[in-house]
Amino acid sequence: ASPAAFAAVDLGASSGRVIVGRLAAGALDLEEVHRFPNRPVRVGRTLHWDMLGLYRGVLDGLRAAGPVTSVGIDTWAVDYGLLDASGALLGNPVHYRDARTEGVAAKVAAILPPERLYAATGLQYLPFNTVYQLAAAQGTPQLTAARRLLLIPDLVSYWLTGVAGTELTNASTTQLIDPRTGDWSVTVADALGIDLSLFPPLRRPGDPAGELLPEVLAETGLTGPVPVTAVGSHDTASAVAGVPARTGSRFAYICTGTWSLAGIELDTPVLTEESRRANFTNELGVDGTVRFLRNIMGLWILQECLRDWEAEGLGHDLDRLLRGAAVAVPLRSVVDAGDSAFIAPGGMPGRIAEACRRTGQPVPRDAAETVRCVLDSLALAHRSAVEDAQRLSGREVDVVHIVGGGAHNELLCRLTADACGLPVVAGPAEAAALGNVLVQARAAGAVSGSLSDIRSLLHRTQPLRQYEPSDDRNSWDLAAARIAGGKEATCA
Ligand code: ADP
Ligand code: LRH
Repeated sequence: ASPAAFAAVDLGASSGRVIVGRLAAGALDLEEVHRFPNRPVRVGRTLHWDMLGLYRGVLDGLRAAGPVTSVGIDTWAVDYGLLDASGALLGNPVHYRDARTEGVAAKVAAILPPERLYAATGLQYLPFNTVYQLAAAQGTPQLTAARRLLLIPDLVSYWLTGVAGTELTNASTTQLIDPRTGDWSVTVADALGIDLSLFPPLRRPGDPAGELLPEVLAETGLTGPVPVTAVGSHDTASAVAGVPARTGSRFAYICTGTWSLAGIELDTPVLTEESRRANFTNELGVDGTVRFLRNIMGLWILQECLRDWEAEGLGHDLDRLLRGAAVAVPLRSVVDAGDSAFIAPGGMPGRIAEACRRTGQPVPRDAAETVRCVLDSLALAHRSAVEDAQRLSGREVDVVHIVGGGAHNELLCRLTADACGLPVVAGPAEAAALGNVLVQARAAGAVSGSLSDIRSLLHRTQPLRQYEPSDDRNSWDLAAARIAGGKEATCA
């Protein structure tokens, strides 16, 4: 019999991909059938996602996938599209890095103090959380005309199936969900004047989410029926489900792509004031888990440096730069990779230099030193998130798993092991697609068991690389001290 095949649509902030996972006789084979860039577009002053371009990539990917048992969709979090009464999209979804949320958090805080917002939703303060985007959009003709709000993966799912739903793991990033109940927080929505009836009903990973529409089948050459299954539609929820942890191991995870999402998995949220001040989030995961983690700026900083150097005609070759960074002076200067000053696009090398100057450290002298500064800083931020997660939750860990594109970056993995003083297991880079595939496979009966069983299957079948820490903790402590302070929740 031919193996069961599951198509994972995984839209990250830097690229979209369609990956087919095939399961047969305990083996799991992944094939990337299509990858396409995700390039935001500025129209006037507003930064948008190119939603139709991304959807075209999804259709091209499904065509390349060929016959599949089902399809699952995950994307980045917090953003949404608005639909009118006929189901048509009202304007292109706005990018979370757009400046429209500047200054909005303070206005929201005047209505609902940050302490109360955190106690109700457990979400880390990030200026672009959906509640702040909705507050920024309040009274605009688009939001006034909207009859429905679909988060990005739910919008893709709606276009493919005609069925509207709100998948819970991603809904938890809106800051409108109570992580204790897994349901909407009516109190928060009412206080902020947000109409919850805009959101279609909640669904959970593993729930059916419709079937590909006849016109989608015609576009992709697939033969129906092809069901769409809800997965952890927040890419980080799928990536954490795809962490290849050994059964029973006490692990922290770092999902490193455009962002670094570093933390641990819990059964219940931590909603303490201490946790809020440490900027820790309680997002909901697959199977009722809680992703207790901190958002760290991630490889975005490096991506933006490369974009800047390219625009200046300096060209870049990531491998060469990483080789240069590997032999550059360690920890010469570090910046706070959690600082929201790095969120907006543009002029990144200059902003890094400025942060070094401000903290009395030497400015990187060339591109390789800048890359070293970025990677040392990320490793330092990884360490502080892993330490804080343990302290705030009372759970200890023995190993750190790095998944996502950054798992390919050997220097980053090595530095993270050194900074954390823990072994790092790196891979798979496509953990989000794997988590997506396996949640679909479980819903279809092709695999069974708990998250822990899924992870142990990944541990058995995926190529992984292990990094042992050096015993030099002192230089990391000294580097941390150079950027100490200013790390508390920015909207306190
Ligand atoms: P996202 O899902 O947010 O779009 P990814 O998980 O695809 O991001 O990670 C993309 C990042 O991974 C790139 O910006 C790059 O820094 C890193 N990366 C990917 N492949 C490699 C590689 N071969 N060597 C070093 N870094 C890599
Ligand atoms: C990573 C991610 C992250 C969110 C950010 C907006 O792709 O989903 O978990 O915080 O994008």
